Amino acid sequence: RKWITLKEYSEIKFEFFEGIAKITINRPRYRNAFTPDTTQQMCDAMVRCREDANISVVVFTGEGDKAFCSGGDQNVKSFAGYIGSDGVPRLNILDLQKQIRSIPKPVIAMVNGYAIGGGHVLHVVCDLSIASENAIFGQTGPKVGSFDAGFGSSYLARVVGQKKAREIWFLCEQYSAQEALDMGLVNKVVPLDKLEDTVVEWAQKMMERSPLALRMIKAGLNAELDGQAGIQEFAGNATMLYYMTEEAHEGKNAFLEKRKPDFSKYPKFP
Ligand code: 1HA
Repeated sequence: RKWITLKEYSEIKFEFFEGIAKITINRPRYRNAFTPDTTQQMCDAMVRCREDANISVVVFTGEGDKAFCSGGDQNVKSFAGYIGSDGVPRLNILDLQKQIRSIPKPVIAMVNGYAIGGGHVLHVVCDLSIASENAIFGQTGPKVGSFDAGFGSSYLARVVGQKKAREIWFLCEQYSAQEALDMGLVNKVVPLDKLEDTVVEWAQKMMERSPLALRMIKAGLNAELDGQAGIQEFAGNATMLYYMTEEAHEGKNAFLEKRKPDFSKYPKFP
């Protein structure tokens, strides 16, 4: 499989293969912990993933065979946030979480090792998680002076249930790939040497399905949980579809032609 580099970055790899974009955190020295710069680069890559019609599925992973992502880089954790090259404290991983949730394309976490802390939340917010047998899962916040009470808690609880989510956060234990599978935290577990093949297979299968149908399902599943922001996203898709109808064109044409619109000929199904 020949991945083509889409853009060069200092902290991530951004590659493409037959409709699939792969974003790899490239800091194996730190178990793929992220700094604000790493996160900014992932956010930048995600903008391209959203805009580029040749990209149908997005995959997140970590470099090497030890870690998917170990969360925020504790070396740069400082007063009010994590400090990047501009010297400003940020929690910009939260922006990436929102991008993953709202991009109208499936996002797969390819969990190739530790998914810990903010790195665990990163896989949780992806649409699907496929893990290697050596993957290990867990939150550490209350142990290391942090917490994610946003998607990292509420969406986690939607995935594994309230009791399990509280256990994961209150005890800060680690869980094996098999335990993660048993609690519905991941979709599938495979040997490490089969991980990418499996992810590509799943992506290819989804690319045979109707992209608009997948888009509406993702927006609907989000909307049920995301309140007004979820409805806003779902409604945007409805407006997009409405703009594809003659009825909507009639409204715009009538305005431009300075006449009364005639909507009488459009169907009103029961
Ligand atoms: O909670 C949030 C947020 C909440 C709201 C809004 C934004 C948030 C943003 C981020 C976060 C967080 O992510 S808080 C949680 C931060 N992460 C952690 O607490 C995990 C820390 N790491 C570990 O527990 C372990 O390293 C590990 C279970 C992932 C792997 O263990 P292992 O295989 O035994 O390796 P280890 O020797 O520990 O690590 C290898 C090297 O990587 C070490 O460096 P060295 O001693 O060789 O110099 C280690 O320090 C480094 N490393 C690992 N994880 C991190 C790290 N360095 C910096 N930051 C890390 N997260």
